[in-house]
Amino acid sequence: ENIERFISSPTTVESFKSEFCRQLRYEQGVDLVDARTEDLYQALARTVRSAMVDGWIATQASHRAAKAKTVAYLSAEFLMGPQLENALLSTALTEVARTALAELELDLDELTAYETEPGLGNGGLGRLAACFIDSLAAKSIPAIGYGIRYEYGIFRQTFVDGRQVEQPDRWLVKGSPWELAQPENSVTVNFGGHTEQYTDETGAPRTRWVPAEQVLAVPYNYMVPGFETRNVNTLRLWSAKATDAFDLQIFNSGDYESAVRRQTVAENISKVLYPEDSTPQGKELRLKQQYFFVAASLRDYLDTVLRDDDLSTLPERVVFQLNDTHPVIGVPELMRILLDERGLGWDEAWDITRRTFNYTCHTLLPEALEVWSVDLLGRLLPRHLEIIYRINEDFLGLVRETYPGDELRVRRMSIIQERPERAVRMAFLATVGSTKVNGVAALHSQLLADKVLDDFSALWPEKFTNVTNGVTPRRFMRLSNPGLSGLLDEAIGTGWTNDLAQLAKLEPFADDASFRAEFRAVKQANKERFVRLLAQRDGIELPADALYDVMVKRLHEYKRQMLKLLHVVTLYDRVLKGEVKASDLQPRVVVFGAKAAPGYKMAKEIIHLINRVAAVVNNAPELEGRLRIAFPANYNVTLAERLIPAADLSEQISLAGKEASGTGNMKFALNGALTIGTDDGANVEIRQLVGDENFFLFGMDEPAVQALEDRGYNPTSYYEVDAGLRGAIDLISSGLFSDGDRTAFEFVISDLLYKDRFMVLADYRSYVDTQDRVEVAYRDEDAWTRSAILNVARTGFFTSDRSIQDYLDRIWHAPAKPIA
Ligand code: 26Q
Repeated sequence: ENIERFISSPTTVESFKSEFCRQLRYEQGVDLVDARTEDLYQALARTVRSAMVDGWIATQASHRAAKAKTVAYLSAEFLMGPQLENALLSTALTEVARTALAELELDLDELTAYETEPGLGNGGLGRLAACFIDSLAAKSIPAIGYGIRYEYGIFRQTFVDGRQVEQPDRWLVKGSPWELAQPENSVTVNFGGHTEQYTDETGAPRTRWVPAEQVLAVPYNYMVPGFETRNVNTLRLWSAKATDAFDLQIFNSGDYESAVRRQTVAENISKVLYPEDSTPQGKELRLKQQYFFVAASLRDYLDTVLRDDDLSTLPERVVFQLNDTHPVIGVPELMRILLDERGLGWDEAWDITRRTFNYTCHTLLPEALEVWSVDLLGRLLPRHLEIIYRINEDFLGLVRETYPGDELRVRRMSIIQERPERAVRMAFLATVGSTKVNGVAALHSQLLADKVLDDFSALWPEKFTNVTNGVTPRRFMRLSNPGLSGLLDEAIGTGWTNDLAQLAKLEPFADDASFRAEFRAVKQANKERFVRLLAQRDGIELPADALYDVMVKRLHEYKRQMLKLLHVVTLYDRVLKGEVKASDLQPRVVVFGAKAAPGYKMAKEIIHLINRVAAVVNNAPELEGRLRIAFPANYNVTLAERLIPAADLSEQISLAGKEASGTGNMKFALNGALTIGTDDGANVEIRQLVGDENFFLFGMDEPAVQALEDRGYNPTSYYEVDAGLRGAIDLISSGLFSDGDRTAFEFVISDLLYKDRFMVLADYRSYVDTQDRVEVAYRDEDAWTRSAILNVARTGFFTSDRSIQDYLDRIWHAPAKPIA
């Protein structure tokens, strides 16, 4: 029976209005006149959601019928950002919704602004996953994102006396209108216990895992609509629930209280996103999260989606992409399923497993590489540890065969590290267990193969490849920058949104004076829009007529927010010393946005320092309002969407060789900001594309950093010879920013002077001189605007559509399956 005869998706103004009112009355249970914004938002979101369901159902049916090869993107984080506008864009219902609401005397923009975003990620890696699933859908690739439905996402940042204070992100308390729970497709995930040997019917020796605990994984589906395609993919996030069978012994023993307590322990698994985005802490619960979502995802894919008894062709049906090492326990998990549950032999199981997984690395910092102690792993996942040992044994056999007598190499390459404790090196396991390993920008992939994984790239050169990151132009241009989008539509047509190479057609407009004037007007309007938002959101008052100099990213020493701050303090110091007249300063608004991991002391001290400098500088009469610092708390995707279109100058100033790629750098360039940056991550490729004359390069490159490290770096020597640097540091130490307390920032300052692991002082002079050139360049309005337009015209490469095409060509080989 074709049920489409009885139902229809709300795609006209009339049907949209009708579905919205039905949602409001029968699902929210309120009348229009009594509805609060919350009710209206929920009803609107559910109305738009319902417009995606037909495509979603058709997509799943078509993929199943075609036995299409599927990309399964395994990621502990998906930093999706607000959903409503994007869903409207993808269903082409924005104007329908606007009109329908207006006829009910409601305002679409007010309701989209009401949304609180799901913050299920820390930063770059999580946002990349979100851009990638958007592009996979837009390109009609059969794909599914698998992750965790954290009850609490990344903490909400507040400032108390200038210090970061974290508040829980209770994003689910009112329920999410975007999710569809599917408890009937729950799967069981096991932990603990021991393994046993036995002989099967055929007399063959077998192993089985006898777990001690089990947890239920409940799937919540999010529809992922693609721009200008009917295909709607799935993001499946897992939530942990205690099983009924949970610790039956305890219930039977009558100890009701501790049975209930054990229940909370199970449900803690998906409770909270870990806010550390480097230096993993080796916490048991984090490992449980990783195994929980990966085991649930593999089980779901094999049993529910694939429903195929024959796993020998698995590599032709699915490709599991590991977003960093967080899901790498999936490698021994698939081995366990093939060996212990499906009865395959080791060699066949290993061949299938290796051909099914690929690994993306996102770091170069040694302290960010995950290791899990053998002790903990063996306690939580005894069978997996056995399998990892066997994988390592076979692998080291190959190393010995290839390099006879080279035991030093064997020890270097072992998946098991011996010191300081026996632990599993997850990046090595991922590399050995995958077909392809990729870095996230050209320089990063190079350094990965030459430094972090050099022994592996020597052994398997063809395994290593690069896929430069990208960002979705739907969210980060079309939605977030309607002014620029309209201008582009008029100049080069509307095709750029899913074919960003077309931005090249903008190039000649850089020389068109009237186009430049329009481009400048858009930038100005975006500044004004941002200024209004910040007044409303944070009570921060800013001038719109200034150079907007923006540094937004997680707070990390290697990203060098301190370098930016030293520049600001230098500008102030010059005026205080009378070297520069305030009236000669280019009016500048410096915007910071950054969360620090709650346990990262140095990062938190730097946040405090920025806020204290801001408090003084913003009120310094000497500056005549020409230098302002804005540090809005709780930088997130929602704020990024307003801020990035308003920026003139994009700060990408990490120490060369430390930032794997960066993706903010791409968003800024695509929105017409010029970059001041080091030769690091994707900055290298941005500069190559936009040209040296449209990019402010400064600082040491990676080989120079390496050379300085090898010679021995002494930060104090820079302080001693550079009066400008001395002035800035002395001003901070003088107590001017700390009510006369000269020791308040000792922790930060003494580290800079005596350690400075990320060579802030070494790059200071180059940075400040380059900022002086920025100021001069900005005063030439026409030349600046020309450069800004060329940045847009030449950075179409950085669409995540191109990244996904690269993954398809080099790694996934999964054809598009557009539905009718
Ligand atoms: C690991 C184990 C335990 C707890 C936490 C973690 C963890 C969580 C998040 C480790 C790392 C992250 C996030 C890393 C990240 O965001 N890396 C960034 O990835 C971007 C996308 O590729 C790059 O552009 C950035 O350069 C890189 O820093």
